[in-house]
Amino acid sequence: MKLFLLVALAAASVAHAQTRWQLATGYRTESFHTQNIAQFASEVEQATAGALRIEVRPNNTLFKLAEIRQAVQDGKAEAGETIMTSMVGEIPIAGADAVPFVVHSYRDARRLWDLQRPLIDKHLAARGLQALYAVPWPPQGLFTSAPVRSAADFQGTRMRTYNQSTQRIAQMLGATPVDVPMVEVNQALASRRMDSMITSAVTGVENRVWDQIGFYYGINAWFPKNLVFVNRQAFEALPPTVREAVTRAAARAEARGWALSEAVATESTGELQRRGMRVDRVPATFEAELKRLGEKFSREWVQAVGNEANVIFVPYYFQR
Ligand code: PCA
Repeated sequence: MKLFLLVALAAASVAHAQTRWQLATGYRTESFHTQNIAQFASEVEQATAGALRIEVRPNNTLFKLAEIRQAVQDGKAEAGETIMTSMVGEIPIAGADAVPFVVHSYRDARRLWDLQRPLIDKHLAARGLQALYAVPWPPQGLFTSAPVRSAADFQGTRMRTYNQSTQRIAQMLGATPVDVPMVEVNQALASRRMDSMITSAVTGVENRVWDQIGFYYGINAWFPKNLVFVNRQAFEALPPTVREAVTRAAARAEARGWALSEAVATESTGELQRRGMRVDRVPATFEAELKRLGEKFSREWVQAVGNEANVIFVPYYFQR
């Protein structure tokens, strides 16, 4: 009788063993990336009958966007999401998706990610991290407060930046780079801290930029990705069936996220227009200037990153 009771108690405690993870992100709850993460978390909880519960901590509340990789590496949060380019200080190849005018479509972005992922996996593994999935932002366009005719229009203006690529581009245009987190763009515009920015249409919509900024040019500059990743020790501490459930839900989240990004790209550009912004192409002369700027950027980048840049871009250009 006693033995029976003990066995029953043990079974009950196994059934109730619950692991909780915190997943930190620097983006808002209503961002399509965060919505996708929320669904990922709920699928994991369902598939594991509650054995793993992932609590999403959005909006830089747990850690700031740029600190999230380190925090997860140090085990201060089990999981996180950040924009991959925020890792370039330690992992230069993470910047491959912010080299301007290389990726022209979601299909290109997919090819680039397939080539980039093995290197990202390797660098994350060396830091005790593991990538779960990546989802691109919609293509990066140019927001300006006045119509643009040429690169000279940016001289002496303030351009908002969110990573090293945007900082370098601002410099190349003769603008002063102003670092503004995505969730503070609206405020920075209202207080006149910035005149222009390169980002996605959806970021413009989320920050309701139409009150301050009138022009959006779809220059399709690059498709930066957000990466969702975990602390490897935390992952390996999970029972194999739970690990499998996480991996399967991550694959679904990646597929869903890419489709969502593409849908959001079209919707948001329409929304900017409905809100009275002028959505246009840049004039041909400026387009040519941008192209030259992109080439200069690429040369500098390949030189700085070295061999791993070739590992990605040689097949990228030759296996079309
Ligand atoms: N939005 C984020 C990153 C790229 C994007 O489209 C931002 O502007 O910070």
